[in-house]
Amino acid sequence: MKTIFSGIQPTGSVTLGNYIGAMKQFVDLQHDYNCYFCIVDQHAITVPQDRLELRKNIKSLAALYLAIGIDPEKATIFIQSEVPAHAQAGWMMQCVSYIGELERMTQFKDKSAGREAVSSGLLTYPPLMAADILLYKTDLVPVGEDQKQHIELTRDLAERFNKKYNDIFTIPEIRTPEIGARIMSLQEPTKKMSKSDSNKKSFITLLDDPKQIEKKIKSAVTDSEGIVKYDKENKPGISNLLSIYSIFTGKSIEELEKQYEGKGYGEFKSDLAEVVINEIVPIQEKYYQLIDSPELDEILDRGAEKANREANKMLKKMMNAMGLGRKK
Ligand code: ATP
Ligand code: LTN
Repeated sequence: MKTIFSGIQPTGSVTLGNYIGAMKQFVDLQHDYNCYFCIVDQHAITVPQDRLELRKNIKSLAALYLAIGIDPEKATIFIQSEVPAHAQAGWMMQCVSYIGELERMTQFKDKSAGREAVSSGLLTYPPLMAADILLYKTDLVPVGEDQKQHIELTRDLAERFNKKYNDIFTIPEIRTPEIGARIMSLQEPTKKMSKSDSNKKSFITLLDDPKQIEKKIKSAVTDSEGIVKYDKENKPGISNLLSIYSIFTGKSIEELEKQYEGKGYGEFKSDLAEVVINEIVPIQEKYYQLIDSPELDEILDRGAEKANREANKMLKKMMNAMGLGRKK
């Protein structure tokens, strides 16, 4: 069986962007792959976090992984900081990365722009991500489109390590969904939807209540033409809403364009709100059953145990390849 690894930062409530771009793929893939789904809390602290919020977000993300349908009997769910091999391997991967290539990462440029103090962790975020992936001999990494550059760098670093030290790493491939690899902000549809956006109206989270969802969809920015048609260049707002509609109903964009021919945005938006609410409410019901259950901790304990076992094997190989320590 081939292996999948992916991670999500516990930096706030999971958005429709995270769900469609990444998490929905996880649910489909778990049946055919050996899967590791990680809560990357060490990546979260590359920008300032409130400690209580972070702790809350970690548990919340774990419960959401399960609530969307990830089966802990099939996939390993764990917290990055509970598997020390990630930080250890992350350091080794930093030592094979060049400052110049890290400075060229668009996520680094975006996240450091306008900040007074930029942590060095924000710059060295990609080698830690490479370590996450490479420790498990990962074949496939399901992510949204914004992570493409980081996966390409991971491949470069793995090849560099293999050549320079020893041929131990599998070179991973990226997997992005056909539709929805980049869900856009509801307020500025030329920008990606992001859970750390200061404008809360720009994103819908999996934990928003139905009233909030309806309000956010109704106030989503569109255009003045009033024609429900997919045209990413000229009609980014309505195109984004069409993508979301299509993903949740399985109807093609053309079918939806036909269905709403001659109808205005008002009707389209009300129907879309209903579609999104119908997808999300069952997830929320499961989430609230799980969030304070002892089962959640047991699953995370088991996940950490399995991940530690697997990661330590590769860590040993890396240490041997680089000549660290004494043991073979
Ligand atoms: P932050 O705003 O804190 O950077 P984020 O919303 O970008 O967070 P991440 O935790 O960085 O979320 O990403 C988790 C996963 O969701 C990644 O695979 C990422 O590619 C995907 N993702 C994030 N935003 C979107 C989006 N707007 N559309 C599709 N996929 C997305
Ligand atoms: N950088 C990713 C989160 C992440 C990740 C990973 C994704 C950290 N480590 C390993 C896939 C594989 C992001 O979503 N911003």
